[in-house]
Amino acid sequence: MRKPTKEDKFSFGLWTVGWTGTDPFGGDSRPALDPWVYTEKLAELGTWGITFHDNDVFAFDASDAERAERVGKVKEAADANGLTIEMVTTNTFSHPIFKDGGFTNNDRSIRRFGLQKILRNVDLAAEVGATTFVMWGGREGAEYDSSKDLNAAFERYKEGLDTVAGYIKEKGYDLKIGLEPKPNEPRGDIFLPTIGHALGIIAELDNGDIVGLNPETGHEQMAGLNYTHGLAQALNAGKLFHIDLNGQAGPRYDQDKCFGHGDLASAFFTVDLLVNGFSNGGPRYEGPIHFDYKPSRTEGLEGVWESAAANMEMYLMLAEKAKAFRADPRTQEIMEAASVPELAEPTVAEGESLDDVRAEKFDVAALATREYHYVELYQQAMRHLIG
Ligand code: 3MF
Ligand code: MG
Ligand code: MG
Ligand code: MG
Repeated sequence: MRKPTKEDKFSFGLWTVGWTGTDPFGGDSRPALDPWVYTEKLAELGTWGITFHDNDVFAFDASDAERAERVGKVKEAADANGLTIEMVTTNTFSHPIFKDGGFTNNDRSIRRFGLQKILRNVDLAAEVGATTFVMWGGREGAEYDSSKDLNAAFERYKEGLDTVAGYIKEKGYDLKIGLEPKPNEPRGDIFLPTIGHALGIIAELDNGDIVGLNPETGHEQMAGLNYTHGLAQALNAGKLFHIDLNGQAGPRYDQDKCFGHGDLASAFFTVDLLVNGFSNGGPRYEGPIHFDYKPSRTEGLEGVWESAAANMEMYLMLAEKAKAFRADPRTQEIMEAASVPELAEPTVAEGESLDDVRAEKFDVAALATREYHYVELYQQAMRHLIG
C-alpha cells in the first residue's frame, strides 16, 4: 500500500497517540512525550492535520505564560512540518470540577466556569487557524435519574451551545461546532447519546446554522447503531462537519481500536460512502479523515506509531477496494437489478396530482414477488473486500 500524503487529508488528535495507557484498572503503560514531539512524528507518518484539547497541550492550571509557550511550540512544530491544526476541542471532563458536567451541571457556578473555559478555548481555536470546534459532552449526563431536572438540563444544554455558537458569530471566527454524540462512558447515560439526538437539539438552537456533527464510529456502535447510516443522515441534513474514525467490537466499553479493527465490513461501507458518495450523487463529505483511536495498552512507543500508521493504511486499502467495487460493471449490473438507482426518483412526480397516484392500478401479486438481489450485491462487495 502506498504511503499517505497530505492530499489524503488524514488527521489525528494529539490525545490519541498521546494516550499513555491509563485505564480504570491500571496506570500508565508507556511514557508521555511532549505534544510537539507527537506533532512532528505524525507529520513523518504522512498526516495532513492535527487536533487537540486545550489540556493536551497545557495543564488545566497552566499560567498564561506557560499556556502561550506550549501552544506556540505546537503551532511552530505544525507550521514547520506543513501540518494544519484543523480542529480544537475543550477538555470539560478530566478535572473533578466537571464530574457532573459543565453545561448541564446542577451547580450554576460550575456551569459558568465551564462556559468560561470553552469561550477561552474558542479564541485559541481561532488563533491557531482551526475551522472546527468539537464539543463532546462526555460528563453531561447522569448515573441516577433522580439527580436532574431533565427538562432544565436540556434547556441549559441548548443555552450553552447557543451561547458558544453566538460568540463565534459575534467574533466573526471561521469556526463551526461539531457535536460528538456518545451513549455512555464516562457517565452511566450521556445526554445527546446518538447522532439523531444531536440533530434533534441542533434544530432547536437559535444559532444552529453553525452547529453540526462529529460522529465517532465506536460511539454509534456502542449504542448498537449503524455508523454509516448515521453519517448518511447527517450528510443528508448538511450537518456532517467532521468525523472520528476508529474500531469497536460490539456494544461494549469504548474500545477506540484502529479503524477497521472492529467491524471490518461496516468500515468498508463507511469508506465507500466517504470516497464514492451516495450512489446517485447528493452531498459529499469533504472534511478531514480524522482518527480518534487509542494505541492499545499492550503497545509501547513502537506500537504507537505502528497503530497510527495502521489507521491510515486501513483507510487507503478500503478506499481502493471501495472504488474498485463501484467501478466493476458487474456491481452496476446488480445495482440495476436491485433498483438502487430508482430510489433517487421522487415517488410522486413534480406537478403530478395525487389523483393519479390514487387512480393507478398495481399488480400487487407480481410486485410482492419481485426480486431484489441484495444478498448478491453484498456478496459482490465482499468479493472486492476479501476476494
Ligand atoms: C471520548 C471521545 C473524545 C472526543 C474529544 C472531542 C477524548 O470517547 O471520543 O476524545 O472525541 O473529546 O474531540
Ligand atoms: Mg471516543
Ligand atoms: Mg471511542
Ligand atoms: Mg471521539
